[in-house]
Order: sequence, then structure tokens, then C-alpha cells
Amino acid sequence: MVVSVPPICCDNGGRLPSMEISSAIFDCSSPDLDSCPDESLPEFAFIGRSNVGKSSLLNMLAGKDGLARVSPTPGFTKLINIFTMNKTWRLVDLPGYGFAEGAKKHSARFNKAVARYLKHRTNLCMVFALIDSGLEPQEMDVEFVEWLARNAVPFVLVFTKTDKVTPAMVQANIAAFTARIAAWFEKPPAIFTCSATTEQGRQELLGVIDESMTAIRAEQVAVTSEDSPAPTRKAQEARKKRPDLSRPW
Ligand SMILES: Nc1nc2c(ncn2[C@@H]2O[C@H](COP(=O)(O)OP(=O)(O)OP(=O)(O)O)[C@@H](O)[C@H]2O)c(=O)[nH]1
Ligand SMILES: [Mg+2]
Repeated sequence: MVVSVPPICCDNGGRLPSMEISSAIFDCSSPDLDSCPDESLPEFAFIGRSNVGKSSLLNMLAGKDGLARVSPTPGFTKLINIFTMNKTWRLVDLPGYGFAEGAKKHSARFNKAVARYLKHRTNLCMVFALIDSGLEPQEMDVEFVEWLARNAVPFVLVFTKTDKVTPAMVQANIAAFTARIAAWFEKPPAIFTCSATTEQGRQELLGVIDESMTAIRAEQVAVTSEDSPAPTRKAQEARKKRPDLSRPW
């Protein structure tokens, strides 16, 4: 049964992010989970269909054009690309789904390395699941969001490229998408809109990261201040624990 749920568009309470990006550095490109760097820093990852604007959004948030490579050719990002922000947290540009070339056309529609990263990366705090705001719900996006829900991956939805269509069309497409996924959620996921061209949505998305980092720091302080024989170890475990899915965004 599909339940109709009105779209929730988050503006992070109208607050400006207290965070500024003072440094944005490319770390590495990893072909799979096992070759990703250590899990010492919280990660925020971008996923979505090929060409939806993942790399562009990463650059927009980082405030650095050309940090992640952007291309009009779908399927451009092929590796797990990791960038460190402010020396304290990471943005992760993932290969998109929905694009298959040549001999690989009939293989899995969704990159196995990406699936493993999303399911098993313990320092993954939040996934930004990108959807093209100019399109009616695409089967592949609906299936992917269901996959995220089934695998308890914490995520928010981000509707991209809002500069390309009218606000009314963006809202209509968000409403249609939300209705398609409603049956999977007791509480629908938070929804944001953005444009890498106009920078619309930057403050709100940085606000999500800022709140997440604040929660992680508070958790670490609480754990390390406990009377424990091994506080360092406990703090490390707390950092690795995935965030509570009932968070307000
Ligand atoms: N008008 C407009 N174009 C955008 C926006 N974001 C991305 N694009 C364009 O869309 C194309 C794809 O952008 P990418 O950021 O490379 O998309 P991607 O999701 O990383 O693509 P893959 O790596 O192939 O999966 C490029 O030509 C971008 O310039 C946006 O907000 N507005
Ligand atoms: Mg890309």
C-alpha cells in the first residue's frame, strides 16, 4: 500500500551553519571498501544516479571548484573518492548507479563496491541520496532508496539541479517521489533541495553535517568522561557507532 505523505522540506531551522570550510583536500581514490583509509574520521557520502550532480554538489559544499571531477558524461566517477574537510571530517564522492557500458551492461545495476561501502563503513555518518529535481520518480531511484531503508543506512534526500526547472515542478516531483517511498518509512526521510550552479541549499546541507559532528563530539565527551577502565577504547567505539536513525533530520 502506498501512503501519501506530504513532502517535508528542511531548512535546518533557519540557522546558518556554524561551520566554514577552511581546508578541503583530496585524500585518495579507492576501488573498494578494503582499500579505503582508516575509519578515524566521520564520513558523509554522496550517492545517486550517474549524472545527478554528486561531484558538483561535493565541490559546492567544499567551496572548491574542480576538487572532485565533474563531467557531462554519465558514469564519470568510477572510484570511491575521499576528501578531508577541515582536517576533521570527510566527504565521499561515490560512483553513480544506473549507467552500464558495453560488456558490463547486464551486470549488477548497482556497483558492489559502493554497496559494501554503504553497508559496512562504520564511520559513515550520513548519506546524501541525490535525486534529479527535474524528473518524475525514476524506478531506479525508488528502488535505491528502499535499499537504503532495508539496510538501515542513515540518509537524507537531496533534490538536485533546482536551477533547471521551475519551483512548482520541483515541488511536484518531490511530492510524487515522497508518495512512492512513503510505505517504507514510519517517518519519512528529510528532504533538501540544491543547485550546484546557484549554491542554493549549501547552508542547509552544511548544517546537517554540522549537527552530526556536534552530536558525535557530544557522544565522545560523554563516553570519555565516564568512569571506565578503558575510556579511549570506548570513545573509539562510540565514534564508530552509526548515528541514531531517529535524529530530527
Ligand atoms: N544546471 C546544473 N547543472 C548541474 C548541476 N549539478 C551538476 N550539473 C551538471 O550535470 C553534469 C553531471 O554532473 P556531475 O557532478 O559530474 O554528476 P555526477 O553525479 O557526479 O555524475 P557521475 O560521476 O557520472 O555519476 C555536469 O555537466 C554538471 O555540470 C546543477 O545544480 N545545475
Ligand atoms: Mg561524479
